[in-house]
Amino acid sequence: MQPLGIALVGHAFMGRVHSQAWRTVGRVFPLARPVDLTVLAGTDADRVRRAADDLGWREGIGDWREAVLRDDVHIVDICTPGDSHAEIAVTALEAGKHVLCEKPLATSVAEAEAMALAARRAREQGVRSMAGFTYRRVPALALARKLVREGRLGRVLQFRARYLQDWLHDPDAPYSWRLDRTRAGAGALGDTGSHIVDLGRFLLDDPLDGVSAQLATFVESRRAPDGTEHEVTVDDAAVFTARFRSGALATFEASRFAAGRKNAIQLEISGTRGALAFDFESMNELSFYDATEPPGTAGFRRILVTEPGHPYLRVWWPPGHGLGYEHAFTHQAYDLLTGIADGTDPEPDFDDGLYVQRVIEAVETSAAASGTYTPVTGS
Ligand code: SOE
Repeated sequence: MQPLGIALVGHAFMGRVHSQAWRTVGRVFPLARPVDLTVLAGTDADRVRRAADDLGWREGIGDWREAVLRDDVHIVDICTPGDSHAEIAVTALEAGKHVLCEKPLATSVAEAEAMALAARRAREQGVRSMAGFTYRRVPALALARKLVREGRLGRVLQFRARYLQDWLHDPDAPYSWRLDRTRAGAGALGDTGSHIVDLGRFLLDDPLDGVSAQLATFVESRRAPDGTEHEVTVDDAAVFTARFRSGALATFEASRFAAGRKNAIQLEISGTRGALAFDFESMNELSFYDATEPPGTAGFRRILVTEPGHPYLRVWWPPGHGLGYEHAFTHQAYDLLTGIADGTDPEPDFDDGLYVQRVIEAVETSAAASGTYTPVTGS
């Protein structure tokens, strides 16, 4: 059977993680069609050739357009800085290629709308698109969603979400594209805040109605590795309160200055019948509190999410032999391939990515108006 050829654009941190997922997915999951790591694209031809060798791609080329339009490429995976997502994704979708695009989908609502429109048109031709909100594929979070859907929490009343990192805490940490609004769209809010906004919708099955926000930039300029000084044009931290359409209340916090927190996604969902709690720094565990149990013995209990019956676990290791960060990317690749094989749209699609972009815009609008409650439009 002819393999599905992949073109991956970008080979920094995300490109490396996605390469690992594409290398692994056909070895652990049963696939309807095998995948081929056909071509890696970057901007510097020498560097991308070396990266292709290191990461297991047949070829490395310095022109993304050439890679995307090749006849032996069926899936385009976009792992570049945000300002190039829209052009690459729309080109690929119009050429009939399935697209996986890293988050946040774009640098603005207008770009995300153009991408979502191209994805809707391509869908009519059987072309799939997916936004890379990978944490949906962490087994403990997929289990959390299942429990919420089964009603184990009753009516959800509150959602608390924090995504904390500290890689900018050092005032001498170098400048990069992630600190440039034209390239990244937003700072902590777009980079990691986008994940918890997506998780809120995923876990509660409910979009946000509106937000009230504050943003801060603590260090206003930084030196790049080449010695040049640059203004930081994005937020270093974002905090906002929000209301879901259902009426549930939420708090969100995203920070790159949370000293000591490396990649802490801390979530808590409280409902009329119970609660769930999760921390990515212990990603194989989910805490569940059943409020219907007698008060004398009720308490949060730790579920070790490594049983074969847990989401995605049947192909992995025996119980107790935990998974890591990269496994969620393999699950993501598998879900996209399943959607392609079945002719169904994998979640989250580009419309879901557009929704997150609209929340980001509402947060920025609210923060600019001293935290005024700002509706999330169009969702
Ligand atoms: C950097 O903050 C980053 O790599 C994010 O861009 C990813 O989406 C997140 O998974 C880990 O942190």
